Amino acid sequence: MVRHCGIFTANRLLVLIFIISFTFPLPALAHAVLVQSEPAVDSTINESPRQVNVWFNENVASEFKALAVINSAGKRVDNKDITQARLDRSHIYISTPELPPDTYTVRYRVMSTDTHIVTGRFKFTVKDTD
Ligand SMILES: [Cu+2]
Repeated sequence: MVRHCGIFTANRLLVLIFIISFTFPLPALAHAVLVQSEPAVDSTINESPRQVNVWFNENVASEFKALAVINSAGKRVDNKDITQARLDRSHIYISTPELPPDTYTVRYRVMSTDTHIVTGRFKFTVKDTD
């Protein structure tokens, strides 16, 4: 395998890199990924949150961002005041009114640094404490 002709080795290296780049593509490289939320993904909480926060693994664009909190009947219940934290641009949040016990779906959409749009959803439950 070891050859002492520099050009030949360089060519083989390029071919190898070419093959590897197709064999092991790197999808989702530089795509924003949800890394944390409040309420946490699939969590059950005893009281209504005041806002829903999501954090991504990278800063997301100020454009195209969306966040919605939807109740089990499919109705949007947040205050439609999506905000991106000024000092941590990986953090976006939206306020909610007092949420009655129910299971809620949070839907999000952000633009990654590579300009691709990422969407996702998760649920949390506000427990009936009575
Ligand atoms: Cu991309």
